[in-house]
Amino acid sequence: MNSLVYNNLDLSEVMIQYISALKVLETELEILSDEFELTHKYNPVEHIKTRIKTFDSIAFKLERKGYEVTINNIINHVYDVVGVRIVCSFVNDIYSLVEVIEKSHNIEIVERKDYIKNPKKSGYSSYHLIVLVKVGLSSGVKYVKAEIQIRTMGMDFWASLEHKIKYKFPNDIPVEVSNELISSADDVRKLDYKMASLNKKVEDYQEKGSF
Ligand code: 0O2
Repeated sequence: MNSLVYNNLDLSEVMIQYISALKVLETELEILSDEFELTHKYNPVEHIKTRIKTFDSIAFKLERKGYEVTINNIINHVYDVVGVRIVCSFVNDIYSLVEVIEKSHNIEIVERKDYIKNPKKSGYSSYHLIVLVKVGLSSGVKYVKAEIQIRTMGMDFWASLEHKIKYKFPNDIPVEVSNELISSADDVRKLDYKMASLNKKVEDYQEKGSF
């Protein structure tokens, strides 16, 4: 691999770890979700999106946290250079997926943030896991940090649009707009629980063999 230099930092060595961790994570999640489908006859995953954070965004995060932009600070203070977003159908699917990930031999959960039970002030809802991904390189086994965000389609819809709206304002968003966003997050939450309860009813019908 050619040397990857950005603002005098040689990122090649660290980037190969992140890129490999993303590959391992993608494969592992695919295997776990196939296994889940086999046992439960149901696939809770609507889609999975992955990304490696851009260097500008890494630098911005470090500066926001008050750290100098160095390789060590990237490794120690930016947990989401590797990011995976799993979008599922129903709220309870999120918790089932967390249980599945807990059983993985290549992914170790080191931190959990349940923004579904405790939404952020903005209204943001999602389940976040900070994990260590086991990556075998010729230089040895590395444990690379990554962030997994698990959310419903509703939560994903809200987060994507809120992100777009927020970035239209160069400074703080007006109170009126943020209140509307909080209220729409509440609407999404109610709809998510309504759909989950509807799904439960459908499952009950199926169990009784009504159709
Ligand atoms: P991007 O572009 O998605 O990568 P940490 O990341 O843990 O060091 P923090 O702020 O404690 O810092 O993490 P948090 O809030 O648990 O998770 C950060 C990520 O969650 C964000 O990443 C967003 O993806 C998402 N997120 C958190 N709050 C909001 C919100 O209010 N609205 C939306 N739309 N997304 C949110 P980045 O790095 O900010 O951005």
